[in-house]
Amino acid sequence: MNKLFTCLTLLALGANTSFAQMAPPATLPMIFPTPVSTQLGQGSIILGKSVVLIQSAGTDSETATLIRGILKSVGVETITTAQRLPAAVDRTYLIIGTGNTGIIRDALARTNTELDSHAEGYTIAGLTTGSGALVTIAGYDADGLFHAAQTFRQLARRTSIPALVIKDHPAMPIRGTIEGFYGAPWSMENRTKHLNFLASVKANTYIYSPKDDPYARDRWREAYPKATLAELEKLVATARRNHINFVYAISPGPSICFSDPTDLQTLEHKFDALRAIGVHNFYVALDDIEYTKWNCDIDKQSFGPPSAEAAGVAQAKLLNAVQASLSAHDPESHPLIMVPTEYYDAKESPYKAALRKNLDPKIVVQWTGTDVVPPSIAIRDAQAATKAFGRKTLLWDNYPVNDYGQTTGRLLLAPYTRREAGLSAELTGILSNPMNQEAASRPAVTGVAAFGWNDKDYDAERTWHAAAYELAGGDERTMAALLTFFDTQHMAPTFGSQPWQPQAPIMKAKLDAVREAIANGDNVARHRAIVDLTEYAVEFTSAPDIIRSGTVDPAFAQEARPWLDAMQLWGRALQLTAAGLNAADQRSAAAGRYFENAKKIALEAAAIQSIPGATRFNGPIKIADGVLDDFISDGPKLIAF
Ligand code: 14T
Repeated sequence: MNKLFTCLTLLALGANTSFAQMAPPATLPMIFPTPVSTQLGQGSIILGKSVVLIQSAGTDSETATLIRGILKSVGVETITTAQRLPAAVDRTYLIIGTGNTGIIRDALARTNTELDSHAEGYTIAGLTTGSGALVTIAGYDADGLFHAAQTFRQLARRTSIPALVIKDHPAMPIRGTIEGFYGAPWSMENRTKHLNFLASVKANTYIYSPKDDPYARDRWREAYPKATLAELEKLVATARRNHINFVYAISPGPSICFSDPTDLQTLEHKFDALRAIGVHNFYVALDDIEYTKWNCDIDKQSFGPPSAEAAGVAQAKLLNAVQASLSAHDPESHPLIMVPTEYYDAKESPYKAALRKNLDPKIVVQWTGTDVVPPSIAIRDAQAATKAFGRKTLLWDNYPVNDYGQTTGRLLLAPYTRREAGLSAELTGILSNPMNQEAASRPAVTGVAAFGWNDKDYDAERTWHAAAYELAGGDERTMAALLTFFDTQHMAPTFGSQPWQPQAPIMKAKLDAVREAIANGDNVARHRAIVDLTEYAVEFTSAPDIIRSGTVDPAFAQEARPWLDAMQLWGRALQLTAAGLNAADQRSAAAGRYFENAKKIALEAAAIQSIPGATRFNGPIKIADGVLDDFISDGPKLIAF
């Protein structure tokens, strides 16, 4: 059928043409985060084996090295350099630079475009000339050029780069993650890899705030051991190379005495030690503390009897002093960021009013939405927060964090969704609170970063696919295996009993179709459905091995080990259920044995436990729960045998 179609098409194209001989058309590339604008031009550029590189004055040398690395990785063997662009471009020229230099202006003018003029913005322009090509990678600033390099990496992966103009800049100024969960903090290796990953999705912020770092919370007054500081120093350097602001957060709330000048000094000393290793941006976290009692008697004299309102006044006083000291030490530093004690809604309250009235307007305030884990976030919610906190807020998005009871036995691998397009007008940014599992957090964080970059053109599903493709190292079969696995971890719980994302929607659609065909279909439809189910079960069972042995970052397979083990067993249980249905369909008495074995293996699968200590709450691993287990237990009831 396919062959016949191809032949007919070829005939229609004329005798001298074949698909193989035709140059492929230039097609619109898919870039993540989605650029603000991409316009195809005429023709396409094959980078080939040699390129002439022109670097305009003031170009960040590390980004230049990065771009050279990208060229080498796609097969460019020789990179020669030049100072100026000749009038006739007869070879492939690559122009890189920052800001409004003559070289950049000229190169962009030849492509009939100009430099994007927003912070972190960039323009990439590709032009084919008669016998050569001109590719300009231009950043509005050093960050913009770095982001342009990330886009170029995605473009250069294709066999040819279409002639095009991409103009791009972020919608939200702050994008990234806050390592803000309870339970096992990330390792330094996790963090290093995470910073490299964040750069690839054009994020710009990482906040260090693991709840279980004793030196950041319970023992915040104590200095870090030298060895830890040395490790953090390396991390800060990795962040800088990746154009990520490394922000250090301290949580003095459980014990601080707001009116004790020594406590303020201790906090400043703590920040000094971090400044000495290259940290320039700071954060004070005041979440999950009791704010209706003082930690010292003098606070009562200074602020009156304990109350939410008095806590707001006391916190503002401390934070304003910290902000003043930061500005004095380091005029370049970004504003202090804080998370208040009432971070989980935007309702007016005495506490919020006290903060709004007393907190330095420069200080950035975080909140988590209409709940600690909200089912959705709308523009009007963010407007309410702006009003309540007296400034545009920075969203702390508690997704995909898995440190609360409802997430026991789960990874949160659904696409990042239900955030309203247009939030960029009302938020200064979004930070995702990820899972204890770093690599497994990347699909969701890719969504958060892409939404923060361009909320209006964000597509949750497409971005999720792109994240799976990246995690799969560009291997299609592995990507499909990952997506099958992600579907089994699609459910996203809230703090209540209603999840905000449903479990296993892809599998549910498949299994529901089988149920329908068995209930309503004729012999052919029923048989067809059972064959399809068998194929699906085989594919499902093989996904874990593909993920473990393929091109996926081994850290992912390690983090997901018990889930992959359980998935394989559940897959076998599903295969046995399919075999049982097939036997029953043929009125074979063997059906019963198949169903019994399916049940046995399902019990074994359901008993697999999460890795002790990996998350705050440990328990049985959940795989497509409420979908797969239901189908396996309903199996024997579907066809009489
Ligand atoms: F500050 C916040 F924005 C925030 O979300 N704080 C914590 C956070 O560290 C944690 O990872 C997250 C998800 O569990 O929720 C907050 O922690 C809570 C909040 C609660 F309401 C822990 C227990 C609670 F009951």
